Amino acid sequence: MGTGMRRFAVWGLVVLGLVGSGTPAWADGAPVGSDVAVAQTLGERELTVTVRRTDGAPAPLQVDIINHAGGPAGALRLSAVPAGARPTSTATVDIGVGPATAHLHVDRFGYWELEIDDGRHTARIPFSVPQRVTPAWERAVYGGFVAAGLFLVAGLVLATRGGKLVLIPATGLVVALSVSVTAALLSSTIPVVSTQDNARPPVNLAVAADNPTTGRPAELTLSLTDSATGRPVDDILVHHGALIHLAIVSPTGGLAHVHPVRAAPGDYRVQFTPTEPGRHTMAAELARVGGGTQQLRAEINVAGNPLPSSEPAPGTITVGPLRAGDPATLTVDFAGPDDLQPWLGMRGHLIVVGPSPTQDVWAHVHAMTTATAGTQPDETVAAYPAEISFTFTFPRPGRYRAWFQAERDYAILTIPTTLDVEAQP
Ligand SMILES: [Cu+2]
Repeated sequence: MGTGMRRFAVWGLVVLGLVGSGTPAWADGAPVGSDVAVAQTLGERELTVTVRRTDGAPAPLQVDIINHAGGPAGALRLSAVPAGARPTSTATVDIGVGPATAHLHVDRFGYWELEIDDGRHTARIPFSVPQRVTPAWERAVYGGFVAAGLFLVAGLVLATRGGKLVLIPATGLVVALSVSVTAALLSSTIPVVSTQDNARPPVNLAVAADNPTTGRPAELTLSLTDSATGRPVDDILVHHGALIHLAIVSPTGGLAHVHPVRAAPGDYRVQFTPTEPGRHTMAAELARVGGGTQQLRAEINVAGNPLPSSEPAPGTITVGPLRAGDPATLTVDFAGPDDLQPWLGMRGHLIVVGPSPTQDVWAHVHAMTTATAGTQPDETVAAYPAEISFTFTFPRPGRYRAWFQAERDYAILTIPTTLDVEAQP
């Protein structure tokens, strides 16, 4: 009897070991949250701000900031601010062109804002310090294994003494193992409760500018309100590496591709320096929680005299015959070595606006990297091919403006072109 039970107990240990080792990462290895990488046009600087994920709280908080060429060197003041409270830590980081790192501290779970101040403008980037919530099935798995372990120990102790009492822990071991194995097997079929709300109404955008004039930095204020309630919209998601992508097009086809900073809920600010007078059209692309991607149009009028604008980047564009309704391949070669960097997580960007003069179509096309889903490739890696292809279907014939963008040496390169799209025969 004693020997048989001992054998049973040893066999139980083996099963426990097999089940335990054959299943990947039961315990605390699961990542909580993720890095948040967000483009912010703060004053004259085009920044990529990456808030690294924290593991619990209190914990150190690392923030990486990349400043792009053209943005001045200087100091930025960073603060970690818990929702509705005073900042818990601040740091000053000196930036040149390229990456810089700041170290802050978070002391609690929940919603936070990262404040970045250049002395004149302030960006408030929302992020969260999530607490790991253990799903019910996981508790059953762990609980089952813990119970099985305890019964196993009890069984081993009783088995060495002999007697029928050993049957009680042996039965307990089997039951506990069944619970945990069943829960583990069922776990893939147990739905994860979504924290996303249902679809939200569209956003209204109002753009105000204080007498924009050529050669002077113009401060744009973007007010985002819920079209149903009129309240400020504060559930904007980071998509394609920014809260808002704003494309501003000048009368002769100059492009400013900027990323307004969040000053307060529903209140976004951005600066750009026009070089042409006249009507500037713009489209803001954003994504709301449960609301999908939305594109909002606006325009402003610029006063003043024309000034020389920035030179296009060197390179060549190759397109075949373009016909409305047919997918077209557009290839750009940013002349030079294969050392492009991923800007906003993408190897290349193509912005298309047209047909003139109505500009019904605004499109932002991307050339993806091969990064794993959910992660943004490291912008400091300068190893992407200089030639980039995009696929786009022009929905209607006419003359379009297009801008190809990529990054090299922390400079945003832009090659503008004009494309004529034929009608279907
Ligand atoms: Cu953008």
